[in-house]
Amino acid sequence: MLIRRTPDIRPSEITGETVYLNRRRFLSTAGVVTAGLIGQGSVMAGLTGDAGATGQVLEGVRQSAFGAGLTPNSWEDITTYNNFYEFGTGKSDPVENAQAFRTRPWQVEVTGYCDKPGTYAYEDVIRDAALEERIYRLRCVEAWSMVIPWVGIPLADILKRFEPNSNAKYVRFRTLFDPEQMPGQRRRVLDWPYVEGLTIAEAMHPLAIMAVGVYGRVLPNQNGAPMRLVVPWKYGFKSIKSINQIEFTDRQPRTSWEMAAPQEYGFYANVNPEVDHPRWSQARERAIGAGLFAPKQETLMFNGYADQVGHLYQGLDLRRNY
Ligand SMILES: Nc1nc2c(c(=O)[nH]1)N[C@H]1C(S)=C(S)[C@@H](COP(=O)(O)O)O[C@H]1N2
Ligand SMILES: [Mo]
Repeated sequence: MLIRRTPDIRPSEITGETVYLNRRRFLSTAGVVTAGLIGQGSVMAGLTGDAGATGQVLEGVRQSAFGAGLTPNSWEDITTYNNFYEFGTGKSDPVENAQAFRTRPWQVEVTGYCDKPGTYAYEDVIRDAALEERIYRLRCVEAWSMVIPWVGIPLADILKRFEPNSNAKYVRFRTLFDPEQMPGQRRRVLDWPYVEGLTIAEAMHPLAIMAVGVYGRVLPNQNGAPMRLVVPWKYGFKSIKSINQIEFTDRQPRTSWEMAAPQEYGFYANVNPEVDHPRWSQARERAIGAGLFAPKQETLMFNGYADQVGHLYQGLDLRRNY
């Protein structure tokens, strides 16, 4: 696999994962993993300087209890093995083709059933939000997985700023459409722009975040800069990248993958080892970074987050609502 660093950081600047993990371990053994001592981070505090160049260290990121016991994949795995079809369908296409992608200035259009619609600058969407590290499993529908130390903001905190009203039953998210910058959009692999959606209850769930960083640094373009959803109990394709529109709606949005292959990719897309994809089993997954000969690992119901999210789907037939 291609090994490459983002061009605007010198290798000497990169905190190796080992150093990073040791720091985390030190912080937890020292018992200082609390918001107060480490500092209440905010994106604006974190992004002073040149407004968030890829790879820049985010200041004041609060550690969280999420992910205790999980060992993150390497920076290399997370930033060179990607799905981002706007930049090509190969796993190393995004890192190769997204480096010149402009993520500043960035605007987000907020529409639909809310009291504060409008076009917001990225900086205003995330202003004063507390940055948290969340180490989550990512399970792709293609049956591979990683563990990723995201830096993000609870999605609920962002959405509440727009004051959704009682007609808002779903939230629809859209990725930028710009074929000049996104070569993959010049081919009709999907019906561009990429669209995803959640029920309002899913979107407001504390596990759902808007990620703006990874490994304590500004999110690399190939991972969905400047901001992308992370919904860890669902297949990876729900975690839409480079979002420039948020719509509050009363109808279940038709998502890109659902439109492309409705019998294969449903709206819910909850990770479920008991419901196979029509063309392959979902019972196991290949852990990226575990080595070529490592046995596959068992896929967990709701990707291991059943205790937290199971109640959202009580009474729902998970086989029909795949
Ligand atoms: N806009 C957009 N978002 C996207 C995708 C995509 O092709 N386009 N791929 C999805 C898929 S299939 C996965 S598995 C994750 C991968 O995220 P990562 O590359 O940061 O690991 O992004 C998701 N978000
Ligand atoms: Mo995926």
